[in-house]
Amino acid sequence: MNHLYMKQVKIVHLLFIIITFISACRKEDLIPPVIKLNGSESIQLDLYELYIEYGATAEDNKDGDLTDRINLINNININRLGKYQVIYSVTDYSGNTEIKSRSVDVVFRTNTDTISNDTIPPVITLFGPNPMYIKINIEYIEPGAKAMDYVYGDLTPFITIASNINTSVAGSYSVFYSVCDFSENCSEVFRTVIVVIDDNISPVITLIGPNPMYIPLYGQYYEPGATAWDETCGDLTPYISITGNVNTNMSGNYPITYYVEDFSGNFDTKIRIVHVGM
Ligand SMILES: [Ca+2]
Ligand SMILES: [Ca+2]
Ligand SMILES: [Ca+2]
Repeated sequence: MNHLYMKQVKIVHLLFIIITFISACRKEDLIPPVIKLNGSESIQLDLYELYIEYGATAEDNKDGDLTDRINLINNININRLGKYQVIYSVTDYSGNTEIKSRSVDVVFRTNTDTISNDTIPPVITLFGPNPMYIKINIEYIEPGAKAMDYVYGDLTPFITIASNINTSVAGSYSVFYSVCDFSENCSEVFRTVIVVIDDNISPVITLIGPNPMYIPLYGQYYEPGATAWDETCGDLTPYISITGNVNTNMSGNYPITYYVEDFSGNFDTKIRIVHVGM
């Protein structure tokens, strides 16, 4: 008993010495590593210009080269003007941390040389559907658009919108969006707006592919799709919703439902049976 007790005391003593030794080692180094950035500490990027990471190196008084342990955080958005930072941090094996940053300025290219050389028109992107359907006598609400230019950035406030819509007469109309950059490169796009009358005739869904559809067990199911046509609204294919799941790992009959509604609330629905099995 006494012998065992002495042995335990010895072990505890030994552990104490080891722990003291380790913590002494730790305390020895209080100096953080030194980070050196490759390339400039502050750089300017043109809007949309790709940021190239040149990296950094880290050297520690005790642990030597710690470049591999550098942690990098970068929040640069080259599509948006602004001041950004790339943060480099590294911690040596004794827990001393060093942080360094590179500032990245995303700016317009405004030098006259670039402006006189700019031949690229802005790009207009429409929000909302195109073509867009609205019911007769219902106000057209402009979903808007945005314009981005390689040299001048966001030109959205300079878009002019013109249209010939008459919501009290059914028919097809156009909304024109145009914008020019400051080097006189211009773009124009248009949206088709279709004003439809109220009707009580349902659209018709036509399934593409077989119905029922046979798939071998463990085979591959693909959705063949469907089309939808309405007497008043025309092609409603993009408005079809498809629901249902097929488990090709289990024999059975799986219904797939296709649903579409016209702009007067008339609808059609079709079901395809997908048969999985031998
Ligand atoms: Ca150190
Ligand atoms: Ca331009
Ligand atoms: Ca209809």
